Amino acid sequence: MKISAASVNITSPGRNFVTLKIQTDEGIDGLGDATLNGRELSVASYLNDHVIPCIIGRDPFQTEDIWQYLYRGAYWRRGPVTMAAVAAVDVALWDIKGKALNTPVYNLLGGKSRESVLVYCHATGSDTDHALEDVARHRELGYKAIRVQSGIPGLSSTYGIAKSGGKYEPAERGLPSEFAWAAEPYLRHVPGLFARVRENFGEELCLLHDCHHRLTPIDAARLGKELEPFHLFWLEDPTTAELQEGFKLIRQHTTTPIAVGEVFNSIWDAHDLIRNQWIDFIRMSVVHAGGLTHLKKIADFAALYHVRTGCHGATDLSPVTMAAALHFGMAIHNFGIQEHMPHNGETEAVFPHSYEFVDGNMVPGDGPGLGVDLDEALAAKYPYQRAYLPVNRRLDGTLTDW
Ligand code: CS2
Ligand code: MG
Repeated sequence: MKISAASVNITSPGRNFVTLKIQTDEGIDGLGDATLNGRELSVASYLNDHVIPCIIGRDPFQTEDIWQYLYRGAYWRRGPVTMAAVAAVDVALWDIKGKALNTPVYNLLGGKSRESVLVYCHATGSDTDHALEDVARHRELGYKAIRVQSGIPGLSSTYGIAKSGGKYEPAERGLPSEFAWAAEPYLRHVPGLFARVRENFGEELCLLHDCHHRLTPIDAARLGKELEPFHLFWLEDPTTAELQEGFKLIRQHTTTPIAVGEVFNSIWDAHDLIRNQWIDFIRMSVVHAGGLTHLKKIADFAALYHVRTGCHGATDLSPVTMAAALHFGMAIHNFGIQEHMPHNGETEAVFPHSYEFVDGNMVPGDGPGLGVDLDEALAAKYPYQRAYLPVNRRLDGTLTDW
């Protein structure tokens, strides 16, 4: 079997998605997600202008050699654009391999280690009361694990809160909007939020929270310590992770489990975090961390250090990534949890898929390959619209981490 053609599809059913389709001379094709929120066209060009010419004629079963060719052969390696492009090729090849062998991709990753995978959803609210209402709504839907974010008294905006009760979507069409941030009001507010959640919903519910890279290590240590009575499943992105050693300081002060990695794109971004056990969950995703070939190696390395997976799964990762993440989650031993932000109806129609939500868990489906498709005719109805993630400034105007 040989790769005969490849094409990049860009569609925007409510938000932008970039999808690579690889075709073979035996009529089997595969899909890979190449979406990088706010920088979509960079990955599309990396694929069209630099990668696709090099993969035509290759054997699609050679996932390892093609991964190494695209990683080492580029000379300039790592980084979100490069690794999203490598991921798109890699996932499309695993899709082809599963279809050619008439088996679901999880069987190529070790087979079922579980019957379904635990997922978590997002509950948000402009204030604590609204956030509690949203927790109740999601618990009614059957979720066993819920991330809780709320507006912060004294701040006009903050991360993770849907505008006027709509669906939360991180990217915004047009130029980046500017958010205002101050750590102290946030640090004063969050422990009370989780006290109220535990008071209302008891101890059973798995609770998660995302700091979204905004705290210093010592502030993150303070928050982790003050959240200990509420036994979070994890505290996510407590501080920026370029300085991996910053997490050592957090670890010295709190037993609240730590999750990090959605902005990482290779094992080298997390090597020290994992081998020093400074974290408990690694959040790297199939689309941003070089695909299933690389993510499986990361999970296996993490398993040596009691670190579990908690892959990113926001709406800016397409249903192709969701499908691949679920196959991955079914097979790997040190699976922790999978993020599940349901896509909107238009996206679901553009990407028909076999995965489904069942009583707080998800299953990928047992058909060959990934079990997801791309309706190119429908996709064409949603032309690309440039969009950006917001930027964030402290109250004195200093630009900080969104
Ligand atoms: C968030 C994301 O899902 C998460 O944990 O951090 O919403 C993130 O902000 C977006 O995926 C960025 O595109
Ligand atoms: Mg996050």
